[in-house]
Amino acid sequence: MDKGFKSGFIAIIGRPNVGKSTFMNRVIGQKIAIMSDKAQTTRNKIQGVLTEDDSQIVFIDTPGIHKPKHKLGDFMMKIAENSLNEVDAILFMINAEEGYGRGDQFIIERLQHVKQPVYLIINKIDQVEPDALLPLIQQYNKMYEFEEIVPISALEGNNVDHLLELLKTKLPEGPQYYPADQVTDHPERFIISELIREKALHLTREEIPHSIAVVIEKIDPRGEEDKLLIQASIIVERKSQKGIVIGKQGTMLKEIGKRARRDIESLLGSKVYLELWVKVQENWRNKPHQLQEFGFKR
Ligand code: GDP
Ligand code: MG
Ligand code: K
Repeated sequence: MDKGFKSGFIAIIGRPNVGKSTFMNRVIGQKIAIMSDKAQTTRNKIQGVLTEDDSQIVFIDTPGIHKPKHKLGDFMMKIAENSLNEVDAILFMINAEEGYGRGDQFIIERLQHVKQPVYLIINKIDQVEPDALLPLIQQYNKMYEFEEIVPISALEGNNVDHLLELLKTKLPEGPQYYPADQVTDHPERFIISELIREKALHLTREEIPHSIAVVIEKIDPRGEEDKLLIQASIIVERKSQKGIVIGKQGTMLKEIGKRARRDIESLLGSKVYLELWVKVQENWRNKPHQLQEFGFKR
């Protein structure tokens, strides 16, 4: 560990549409590129990694704390609450324009047992008069003891650098968890590939063997219209199987994609654009280097 290097995990929570993704995109800039396989070590979605000469902040999106878009329900909620205790700090983002609402009440209740410092981030200040901020600050101050309250505009960038500096100074000394060129990760990769595989097997009525593999080639959070772009390949062993998976004029593959997309969306709680390919790779099961490529190494 470099002396003086600071690092930590920071969770971003808040109701939908308060600007969490916009904030992440601004912070991480253009550099988002998905890593290939990573161990499924964290149950959190890593949104972005900000690496500078003397620090690294890993921003995570804690699934479940945004209220039940997730079908995993109670289980996810437990994980969400536990993981709030594992991070170094929490950013609780609200929308200056909307003010307090039931979704916030839900989150604040969950923060009651959290020991980590919680920053209240009042976003979209470009949308309100400056004198609207003080009453909002006073209102939230009564509900919770925040470490700091920081008004920003994620869209226009106001005060974002100040917030990052503040977070950096409060981070503990620690190692660089991720390589400097890695900016995001997606622990749900494996579940996504399993969902696609399940649909393929089911819809082809198991005319193709269970040994087919699904490789997630790319997950890009910056798809059009805030959709997550997911590109995946279904790997079969024979040309005849490829024909079955694709179906007449592509109808089978389309149906596989449609059903998988629905499940993935409800798993992730976000809109998804799913692109599927079918590839033939003979005897891939017997080739160790290919097993690695397909993500079976761990
Ligand atoms: P999330 O659901 O919390 O991730 O919210 P998004 O980042 O997707 O943002 C929801 C909407 O709010 C989008 O239309 C953004 O462009 C908009 N938005 C985000 N931050 C700001 C901001 O600081 N100012 C304004 N005016 N709009 C914002
Ligand atoms: Mg978002
Ligand atoms: K997004």
